[in-house]
Amino acid sequence: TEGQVITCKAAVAWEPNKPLVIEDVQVAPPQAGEVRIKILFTALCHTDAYTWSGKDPEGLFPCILGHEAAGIVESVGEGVTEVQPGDHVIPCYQAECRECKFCKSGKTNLCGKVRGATGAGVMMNDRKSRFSINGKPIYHFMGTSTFSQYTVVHDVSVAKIDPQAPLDKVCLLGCGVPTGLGAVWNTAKVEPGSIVAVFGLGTVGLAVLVDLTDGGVDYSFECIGNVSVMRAALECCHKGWGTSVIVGVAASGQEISTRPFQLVTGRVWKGTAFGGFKSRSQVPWLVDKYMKKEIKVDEYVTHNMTLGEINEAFRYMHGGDCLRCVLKM
Ligand code: NAD
Ligand code: AHE
Ligand code: ZN
Repeated sequence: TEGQVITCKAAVAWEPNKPLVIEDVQVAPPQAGEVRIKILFTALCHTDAYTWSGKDPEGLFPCILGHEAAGIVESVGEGVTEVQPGDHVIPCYQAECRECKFCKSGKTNLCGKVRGATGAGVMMNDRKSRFSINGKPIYHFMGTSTFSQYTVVHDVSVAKIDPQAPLDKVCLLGCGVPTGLGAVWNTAKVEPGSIVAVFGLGTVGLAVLVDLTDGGVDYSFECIGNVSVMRAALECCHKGWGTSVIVGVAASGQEISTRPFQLVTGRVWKGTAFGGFKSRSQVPWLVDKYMKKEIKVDEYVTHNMTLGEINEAFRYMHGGDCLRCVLKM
């Protein structure tokens, strides 16, 4: 298949909020600096539903959503040296080029190299999509588009992982699990013994918290995408040092607010993308930690379904008993 167009199944979002349609999609070969991946398993993340809803200012249609997945490299374009066909990989929506000013700063995991193209739903080389249906281009999403049996990504967006790792589990290391872990380890840098509140798992109310905690929590995390809860999460922090981390993604047009006095009196408001992890460097390390049973992943998989059942899988996602649904491609 190397160098040839592959026709495969993909779930296409033709329009916001309309059911995804399983289509035969043409996937062009990878160009210079690109990697074509056979996706074996993808999970659904709340962010896919967010963009699908039409509330993402960067949302483009028609597109192929999906960004939490694992697969095997099918072929690579010119100049790609770090992965080769057969390698087991996790696509990384947060790239890591190690050359741009963000990567070199040592202060952030955000990478600037391909962000413009991925936000525009195209590949950087020619600002075009590698996906089409009968000649009509279909946009990429987050530089990953994993709701397809084959996808093309930039080489700076691929993490090569231990081939022994179960792909139906470690696909979760493409987004949800690292985001939560990294928000605690990298962004907040929570110390043992700290008092922490997590909003988005149905935690206790603000007033009760503050009573219980003698002045507020040391750290809080908003994992919903609700701007009122973001305010509550900041304001339940302790005067002088409490830090609140925004993880949730809020809809287009939404803004956060609080009295500046909350910050003047020492509370800190931060945010995190992919938990602050450097993707290509640290996703393989997270996989190794999982293999050594140092971090939990299996516990988050509550449902297993197939690509053809993706619309039903999204309905489960919005239900109360679903954490992550993993689709077999
Ligand atoms: P999810 O739907 O599985 O979890 C959200 C939880 O919040 C649910 O359990 C829901 O019951 C709860 N909730 C909703 N409204 C609430 C309220 N008012 N008070 C308390 N709890 C409430 O979603 P997820 O996949 O875990 O993602 C969570 C958020 O994080 C989403 O906004 C997603 O887009 C975002 N996200 C951000 C990053 C990042 O890098 N910053 C990465 C992954 C996900
Ligand atoms: N296009 C959206 C941005 C959404 C967003 O903030 N995405 C997170 C990852 S969510 C994964 O589930 C992120 O990494 N942001 C940093 C970046 O560069 O996109 C919007 O609302 O505009
Ligand atoms: Zn996600």
